[in-house]
Amino acid sequence: MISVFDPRQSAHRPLREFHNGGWSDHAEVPSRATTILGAVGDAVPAADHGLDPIHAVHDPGYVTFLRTAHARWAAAGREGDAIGYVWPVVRRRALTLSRIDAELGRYSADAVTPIGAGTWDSAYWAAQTALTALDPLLGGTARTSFALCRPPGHHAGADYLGGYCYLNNAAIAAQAARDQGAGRVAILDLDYHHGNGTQDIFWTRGDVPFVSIHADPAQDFPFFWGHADEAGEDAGAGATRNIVLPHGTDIAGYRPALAQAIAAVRGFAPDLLVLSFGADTFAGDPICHFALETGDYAELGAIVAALGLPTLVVMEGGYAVDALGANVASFLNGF
Ligand code: SP5
Ligand code: ZN
Repeated sequence: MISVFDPRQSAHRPLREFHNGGWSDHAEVPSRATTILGAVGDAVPAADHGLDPIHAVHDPGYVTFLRTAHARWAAAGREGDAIGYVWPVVRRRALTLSRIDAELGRYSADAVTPIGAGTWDSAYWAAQTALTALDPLLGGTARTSFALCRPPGHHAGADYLGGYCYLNNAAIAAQAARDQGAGRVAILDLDYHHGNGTQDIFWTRGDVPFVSIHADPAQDFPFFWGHADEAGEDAGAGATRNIVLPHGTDIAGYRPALAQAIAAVRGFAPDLLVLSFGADTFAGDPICHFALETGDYAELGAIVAALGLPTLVVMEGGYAVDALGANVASFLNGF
C-alpha cells in the first residue's frame, strides 16, 4: 500500500487543552504521526495541490483566519497558542469582526483546538497529504493508499475548527475525487468520535454519503452531533448514517455495527471510498472508552477491503501513542 507522510505536519505542537474545568497537556502530539510512520515504513512526501481543493470545501474567510490567526494573536501581545473564550452560540447575525478573540469564537467549536505558530503549515500539509494519496487511486495505479494526516480533520466543518481538527482532510479528498470525475464517493468514519465536520459538509448532498460508527454522543464528544436519527436533508436525505455504540464496546459489539455500516456503504454503490480511520477505539486509549485490541484492527481492515472499492485511508484520531503504530499497521495489513 502506498503511504504519504509530510514532515511539515510536525510543526503543529498544541501545548494544552481546556477540559474538565482546567488545562491539561494536549493529547494530539507530534509523536503520534512519527510513531505511525515508523510502523508503516516507507512513505512519500506530499505534493502541493494548492489552495483550490481546500477552498472547494472550506469558506475562504475561515481559511484566511486559520492562516493568519496566530500572527494576529501574537501581534495583540498574547503568548502561546491562540484560543477562543467567547462563542456566538446560535442565531447571532453575521457581523464583520475585527478583534482576534471575536474571530476565534466565530470560527471555533470548542477550546480543545488551539492555534499555534505551526498550525496552519501542518494543517495545510495534512490536506495536501490526503490529496497526494488520492492521486494514484484516481489514476488507477493503486487500489488502496494511506494518508498519514496530522492534525486530523473530521471535526472541522466548512467554517469552523474543533476536536483537534482544522482542515477536513477526508472531505477535501472526497470533494477532489468528485471534481476529478468520481461519480459517487462514500465516506466511512471509524474514529471513536463522530465526524461532525464531515457530516455537516455533505449533509445536503447525495453524491458523498457519510456513514459513521462512534461513541454515543449522549455520552461523549462532540455531544451535539452524531445521534442515530441524524440522516441528512434535501438531496442528502438518507445519505447520512450514524451508528452509535456505548462505552466499553469491544470487538464483539463492534462487529455487527461494522456489518451494518458496510451494508450501508454498499447500498450507496460508490465508485470510491474515503475511510476516516481513528485508532482511538483502542482499549488503551487515554481519552476514549471502547475496548478494541491491536489484533482486532486487522479484522476491521479485512472487512473494509472486502468491499472491493478503491480506498483512501485517512488518519484521524488515536492517542495511545505507545500502541498507535502497531494498531495502525494492524489495520493496514488487514487490507
Ligand atoms: C480527531 C479526534 O479524535 N478528536 C478528538 C477530540 C476529542 N476531544 C475531547 C476532549 C477532551 C479530552 N481531553 C483530555 C486531555 C488529556 N490530556
Ligand atoms: Zn477521535
